[in-house]
Amino acid sequence: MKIGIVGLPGSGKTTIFNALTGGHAETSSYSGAKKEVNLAIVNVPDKRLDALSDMYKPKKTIHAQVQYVDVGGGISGKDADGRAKDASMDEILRLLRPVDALVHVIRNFERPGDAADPQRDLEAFESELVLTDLIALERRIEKVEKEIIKGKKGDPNEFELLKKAYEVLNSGHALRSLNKIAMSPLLKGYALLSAKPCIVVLNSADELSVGETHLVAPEGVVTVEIKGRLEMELKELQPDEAEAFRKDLGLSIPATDRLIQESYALLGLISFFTVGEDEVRAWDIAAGTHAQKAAGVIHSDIEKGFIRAEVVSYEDLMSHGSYVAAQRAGKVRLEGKDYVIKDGDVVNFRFNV
Ligand SMILES: Nc1nc2c(ncn2[C@@H]2O[C@H](COP(=O)(O)OP(=O)(O)O)[C@@H](O)[C@H]2O)c(=O)[nH]1
Ligand SMILES: [Mg+2]
Repeated sequence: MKIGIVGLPGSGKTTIFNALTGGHAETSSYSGAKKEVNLAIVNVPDKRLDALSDMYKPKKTIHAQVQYVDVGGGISGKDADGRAKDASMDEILRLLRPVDALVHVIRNFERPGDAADPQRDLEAFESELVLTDLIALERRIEKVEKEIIKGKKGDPNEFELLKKAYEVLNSGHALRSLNKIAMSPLLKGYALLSAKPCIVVLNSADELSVGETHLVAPEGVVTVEIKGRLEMELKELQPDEAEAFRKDLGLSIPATDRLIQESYALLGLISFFTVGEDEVRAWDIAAGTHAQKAAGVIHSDIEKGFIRAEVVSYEDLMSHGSYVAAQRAGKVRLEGKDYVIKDGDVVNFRFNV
């Protein structure tokens, strides 16, 4: 699962990318966006996994992961003030097409002669997404219409759907605002940007207090406020040093952790755990996945030879102190192939090879 970091040039995309990944990608000067693409895989922080790891003391602890890509540039190839810049629109679109969700970074810090106006920037970028999709749809609608008129294979259902989507965009709304359209398999193939689930990151100046800035995000879009530059700098320190700084600054859990967790949820992912002395591991699956299918995430042989899933919830395991104790208390269940795995299930698959 891949998440694209997007936003106007100079909004702090690369800074947020570094804060998330502990990377050292080069940030841009005020004058122009850097062109290169940054890609990183990030562990999803999970207190439950840490606790399970404390319980089992395994050789390895493996987190669920998400991928972030910082494509740079702005979608239209212009910055907030309408100056042309270097990253080409086609290139950015090509890079964004395969991502599963967007993290939209908004500048909430001043730059020389340019006060922060997050609401304006948010709306400007939303309009860019909508406009980009409108142009793509317009082309496609023309094509399908021609095919239908010629009596060729143009699909009338697709045509109707495209027109509906077009109306939504034309009224200035992102396609994600209409779940039925955004989720439609027919439209999925177009990889429309405004249909992708989105989180807004308010990238705030160090001196602001969190919550001070009023920002109205589009419907259904979660906002996470992050002091991007500060978090990036804290990532440079040893964990205990960073912790001490956080205390001094009155920051609780890193906002970047929250952003990673929110992006994970945004992708519709939940975690189940496997435990043992060798390895304690979090596995990501789509919410609603059945036990047998979930087994396939670990190995196709386990899916094929699936017999039963031995399941105990994380809470039950922890409150009884050990697997054996939870078992004695009747908290370990045997579930069949159609059992829907829940977030936090600790699972031991029984299978034939
Ligand atoms: N004060 C402040 N400056 C920031 C913050 N985030 C980024 N910047 C600065 O804004 C400029 C552009 O940042 P960059 O991450 O390269 O933006 P991008 O073009 O969106 O990738 C750099 O000079 C950063 O140091 C922040 O949270 N606070
Ligand atoms: Mg950048």
